[in-house]
Amino acid sequence: MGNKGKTKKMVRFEVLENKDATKEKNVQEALNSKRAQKLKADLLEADNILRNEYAINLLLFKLKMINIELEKKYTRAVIRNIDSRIKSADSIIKKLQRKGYDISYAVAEEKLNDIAGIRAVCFFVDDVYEIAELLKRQKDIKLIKEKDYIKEPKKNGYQSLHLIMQVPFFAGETCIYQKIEVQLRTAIMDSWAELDNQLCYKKEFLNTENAEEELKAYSQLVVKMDKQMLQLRKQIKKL
Ligand code: 0O2
Repeated sequence: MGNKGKTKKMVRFEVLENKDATKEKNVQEALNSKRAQKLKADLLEADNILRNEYAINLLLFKLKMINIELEKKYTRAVIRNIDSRIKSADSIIKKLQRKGYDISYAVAEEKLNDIAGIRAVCFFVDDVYEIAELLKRQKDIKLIKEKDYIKEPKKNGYQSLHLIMQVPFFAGETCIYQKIEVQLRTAIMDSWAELDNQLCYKKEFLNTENAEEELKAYSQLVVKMDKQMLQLRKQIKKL
């Protein structure tokens, strides 16, 4: 069927739908490819799992220690919760494809920063920065990249402080540096991000334009509420 009788808007919508269908087909092909099967097997190799788990556990330990120190210092709760994960093979494959890289575990290790990831959710914004500083001062791990999406939120309103750290993993004579992404944010930022995950983030095959606009507007409320909560805390007590 030609475009006769269709409005410009209808034609544009069909073009976009066709583009999305092609993208989705490419994603499915990538996920089912032989290279993807190899990547899945490599991710499950005992030494790869061990190195990712080592980096996660080391950071988990450090964050818990920092939490204990800060709770003593301020006599209040500082970190609300800590979550960690090793990225799933499908998510690694999709990310490699999105970024235009070859699908292989070696490429993923080199190019992606978040195969191992840990997230600490704090009550207040100033805690986020204090924890980040304390982590950066640790001599056995190294900061290789910092992304401050709190000072400069992403276009869609996402806020979080990301530290990409390098953890040395000694095995015999060799030392391998394992990357891990540490996400630090407030509980209010976290709620927004979780809702974004449910509704819009990486939902490129759904029509989420209006929801994205609304979520972006709500992210302003997140900024406001975090500021007010901090002021309130300071009013109540010198914490
Ligand atoms: P998942 O499924 O959560 O793991 P790089 O330039 O390579 O350092 P990268 O990883 O391409 O950076 O991008 P970025 O922006 O630093 O994002 C890293 C992670 O932050 C994402 O991982 C998400 O977990 C989270 N994130 C980033 N942007 C958003 C957003 O807009 N909304 C939400 N809810 N989370 C976000 P993945 O692999 O994309 O996703």
